[in-house]
Amino acid sequence: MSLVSEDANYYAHQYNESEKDKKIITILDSTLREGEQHPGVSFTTKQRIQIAWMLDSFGVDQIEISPVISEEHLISTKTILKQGLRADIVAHVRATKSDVDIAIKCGATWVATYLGISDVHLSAKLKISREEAKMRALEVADYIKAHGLKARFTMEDASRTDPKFLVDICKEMNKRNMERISIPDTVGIMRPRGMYNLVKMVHNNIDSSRTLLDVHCHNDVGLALANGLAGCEAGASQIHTTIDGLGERTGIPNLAETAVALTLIYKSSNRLRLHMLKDLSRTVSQYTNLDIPESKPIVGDSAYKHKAGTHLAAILKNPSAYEILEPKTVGNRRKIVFGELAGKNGAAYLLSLLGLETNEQDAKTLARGMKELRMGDILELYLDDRLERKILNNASPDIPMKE
Ligand code: HCA
Ligand code: CU
Repeated sequence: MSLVSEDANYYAHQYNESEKDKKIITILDSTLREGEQHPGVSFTTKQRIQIAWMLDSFGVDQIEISPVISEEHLISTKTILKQGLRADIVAHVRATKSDVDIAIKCGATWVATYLGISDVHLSAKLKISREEAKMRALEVADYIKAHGLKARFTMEDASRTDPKFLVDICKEMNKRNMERISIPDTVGIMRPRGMYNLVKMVHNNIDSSRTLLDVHCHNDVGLALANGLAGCEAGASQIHTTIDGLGERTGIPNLAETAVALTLIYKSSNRLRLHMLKDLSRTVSQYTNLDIPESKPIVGDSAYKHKAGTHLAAILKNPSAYEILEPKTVGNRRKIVFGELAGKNGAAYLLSLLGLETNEQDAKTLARGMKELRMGDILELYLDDRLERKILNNASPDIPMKE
């Protein structure tokens, strides 16, 4: 048998050009702002504070919260700001002086203001002209800077905005030394290449030593994360996420998938404590009463379950055969499923776990039995440290069976 490469993912990383194209991409988590816009979701102040602590210890760079939604949100924002967290706490408000005042009153040092600048937002929502929108945006930016705040300006509905108008306002924000500009795909209409082109255009028109770009992509067609990452490839330095991908309608990129994509696939250097991901997801799902689909990548219960006989046989020898990472690095666990698909190898392993001496015939009989039962999955077992040790101690079915 030929020796396989020590790193099973090696060639994939070569195609991905992960090493060649490495850059640092940070995460702004908006579970407390965008996440609360998900139907049915509303956290208590205590829950907001706990989520902020967890996100901070997980290692996101910025945490976004809106103080203007209600009195309770104001108190939550103030309290979170006082916790002395390492992450920036970004107060997200409308682009009006009175909203900025509320952020200031909370003690915010970072403020994000947003204004819908596409024609449909100007006419249907704000009922103002482009000129009036530009004036409003610049007045607010000047006001924020006059108060010495660090700031982001969000070009809401950027993907459906006249590019000339978009670039014009971005340049003005850049002149005003706004620390960040957010380029959202508010309605989730972009494809990755489109998001790349959009962000590249803005990036080419601003001085990035003064202003960095954020990408905020909605998941209406399931492309949010792919679009966000394409935006990062085009020059954005920060991507917006929420735990479990919560948000308006179908939400935005999921923190777990984004964090793993950045770390493992993009090789972006960071201090993220990936092992907290499952816990973050579990905590938020308890607070929202929204179940985590078991097929959800990274944090779902089936994310590291193996079922087909051929898969079981390989996994029992080397989990890298069907896994790109060790499940415990993201706080999840590997499971093996025994049932009608388990085959001879799965059956032999099951017998060996029961301490029965395994021979080829018994394994085949059990495999046939499980198939004929037609009961689907009969048994699931964790295949973690203890069982892994057992495999090393030669309990694996691949270990010669007596004929
Ligand atoms: C919103 C709009 C927003 C803002 C994004 C951002 C969007 O729901 O208020 O501030 O970066 O999707 O455009 O979430
Ligand atoms: Cu949004």
